Amino acid sequence: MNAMNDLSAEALRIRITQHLTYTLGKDKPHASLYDWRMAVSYSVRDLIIEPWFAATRKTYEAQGKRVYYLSLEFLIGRILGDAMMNLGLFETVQDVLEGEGVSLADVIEDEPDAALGNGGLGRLAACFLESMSTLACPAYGYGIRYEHGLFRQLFESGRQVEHPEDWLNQPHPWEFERPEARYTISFKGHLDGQSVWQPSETVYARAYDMPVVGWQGKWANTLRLWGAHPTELFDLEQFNSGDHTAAAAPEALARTLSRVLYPEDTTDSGKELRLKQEYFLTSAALQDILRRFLSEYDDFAQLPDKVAIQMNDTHPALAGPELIRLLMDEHGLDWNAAKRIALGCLNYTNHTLLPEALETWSTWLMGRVLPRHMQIIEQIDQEHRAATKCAADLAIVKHDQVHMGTLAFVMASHVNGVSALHTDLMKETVFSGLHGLYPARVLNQTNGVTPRRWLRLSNPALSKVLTDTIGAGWESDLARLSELNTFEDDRAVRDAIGAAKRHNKLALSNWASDRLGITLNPDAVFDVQIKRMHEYKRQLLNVFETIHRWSAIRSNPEAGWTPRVKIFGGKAAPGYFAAKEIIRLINDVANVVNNDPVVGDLLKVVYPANYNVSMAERLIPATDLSEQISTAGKEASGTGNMKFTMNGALTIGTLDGANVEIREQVGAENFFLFGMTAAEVRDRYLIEGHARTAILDSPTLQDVLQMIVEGRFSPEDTDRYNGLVDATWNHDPFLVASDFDSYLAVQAEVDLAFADEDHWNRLALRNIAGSGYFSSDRTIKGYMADIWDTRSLL
Ligand code: 6GP
Repeated sequence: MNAMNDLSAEALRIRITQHLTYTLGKDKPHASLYDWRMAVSYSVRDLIIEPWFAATRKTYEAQGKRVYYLSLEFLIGRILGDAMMNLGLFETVQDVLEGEGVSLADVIEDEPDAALGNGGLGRLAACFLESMSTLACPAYGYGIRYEHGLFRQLFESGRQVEHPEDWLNQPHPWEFERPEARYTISFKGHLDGQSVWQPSETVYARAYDMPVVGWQGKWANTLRLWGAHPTELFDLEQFNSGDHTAAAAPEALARTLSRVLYPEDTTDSGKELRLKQEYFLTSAALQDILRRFLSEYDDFAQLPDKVAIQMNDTHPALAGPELIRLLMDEHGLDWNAAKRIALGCLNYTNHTLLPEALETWSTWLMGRVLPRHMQIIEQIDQEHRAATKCAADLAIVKHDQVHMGTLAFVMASHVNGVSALHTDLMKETVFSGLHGLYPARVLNQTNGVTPRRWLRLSNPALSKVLTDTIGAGWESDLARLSELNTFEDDRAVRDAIGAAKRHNKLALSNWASDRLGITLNPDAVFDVQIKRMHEYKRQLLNVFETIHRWSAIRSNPEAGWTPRVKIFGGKAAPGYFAAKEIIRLINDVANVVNNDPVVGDLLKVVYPANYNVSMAERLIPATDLSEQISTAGKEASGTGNMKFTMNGALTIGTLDGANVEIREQVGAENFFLFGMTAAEVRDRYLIEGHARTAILDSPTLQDVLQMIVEGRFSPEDTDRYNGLVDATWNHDPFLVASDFDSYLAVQAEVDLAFADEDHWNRLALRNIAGSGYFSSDRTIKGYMADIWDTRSLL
């Protein structure tokens, strides 16, 4: 039963009006869109409070274990629509607003995206929060309340430029500030005697709580974000002496800590401020966890039975040393007890095998910023080396660097990868040594995504078809989508799936024409690659294919082409030159292709700037073909791939990350596979001149590179891509050349398959039917059973 079903439209209208009047101080004739959004948000938020309180009560009563998910990133996106839907209020709110002459769609659009994350890792954390609430798993998310989330991307002459993001410029209606929940976080200073830390810098971490409501409003957990505040507000003496800037310095300094999200994903920037952010989150979270524990229990030996801490990648890996420090220095435990307890509570998820992403900190920096932790890390390391008699290269501290992956691994009860392939590769490659020493530690939990946001909310057209076909309830039991398979031969169902897709494509076309001034042909294959810009994800392979297609159409426009719309979306880390070159190339190619009258509707290239969660919600339901084309062995899992499958897109992809499992679930014949396997990739790297050999074997790729180097896409600057082309011939670190012909061949199969509309709809149906496994509910159940040892409280 829906918790909120009994709320009448009239009751809601009164609530909204009251918030408009008494919270916003506006009367209706003068209310702006912003005012309406705030009034609606507060009204919806009010309705989360009761389930939130009830969940907290039940959690205390149950005396069970709580889960604490520590993450430097939560890529939440917009909140209002999701909350309304989970509370079952969507239609009611819509009715009320209609009565007031206000468009719900506009209200939803008015909300800024909460972009407190970079990409996959941060979005996964957001899906997990929602699933933990849906499953009534008592849990807290802990993160940082960045004043500025991921930068806003603009294109200037095709180049990415970054502008600060400003989501907190307006009040944030979903948070509750908790001035009383405040902890001191210390830095630097020195050690007195053996190990008494005398820090020289302190800031306060102050809690800001957001309720996260699960499906049907049965449970709500808390996302607690920490904001940095100065311990010493203001230097009055300086102010009075007239130096106003110096007077405000302590405040500015403290605030810097939670000011901005680092925009690197999967690369390590090694900056002191980043280390401080990591410690800030970790220490605040652990102090909060211990305070809560002590309010109910008094024996720390019980901590591992009451507390499961998940370290989302190595960013919060200081949790090991910090927990030991708190237990020893603040609570008087001895080393062995403290370490045993810490190990019993902690777990670590690895999200990437890319070597540049495995965080390291110089012992010099660690020792300067966190002298006591450096000392504890040394001792953990000594014991680890003594107990395992391991080779020097498996040490936590080596060559004056602290290896956070090793630290996290050594201090965790469980270490998990995020897809079957990734977990196998973890054991075989980066963590093979540690896995040998601690063979019971590594396990797999294949990622998932929440079907509430990524299907029900973002794709109402398909959701209706699903409910009409297999009945209600699939949202919280996604495995039921397999029931669709029994309708495969039902023409009406196939048609309905096709019609829903077409509806979404038309909506996207309207958006593109309003926003980008470009007309998209709804009969074309909507071919979409949206994700962070990274060489290993191989957007370059996709652009090369686009260039080839353009040139082939030009040379024979009447050849019966299946029309294509190539859509790209994604941001590059500001300092990532190669990725930014690829962005520019895509935009340059788009410029030429879209203005070519010979090609016309047969090919368009679209790259809307500032890809984010909300844009994904718009693009994914309208996609026919999902590009998951990373070099095999490089993409840990992917989660976009799952969202597309759920929404009836077919995948063109390599055997990488979770693609492997998607293909198993939907059936190999319903998946466009190409390229080398991870093992073949490993061998290929051993061949000297692999790129040159591949290019010399592929006249098509030679032509593509030739067109680029001749300046066909940069006529005003013909040398622009010399570096990129040269790197492809001579270096090609992600084997674009070696997989090119295979990719091209499978793209031709896509064209053929799409030309038969009914056949394509059948393939789409099988993809949706096979996607049930990729609900984050399944993933969270796996964590609860295999890692956390917790149970649902519903
Ligand atoms: C990403 C992985 O690249 C992606 O494959 C995976 O699906 C996602 O994590 C969730 O597990 N990794 C990151 O975003 C990252 O920053 C350090 O890794």
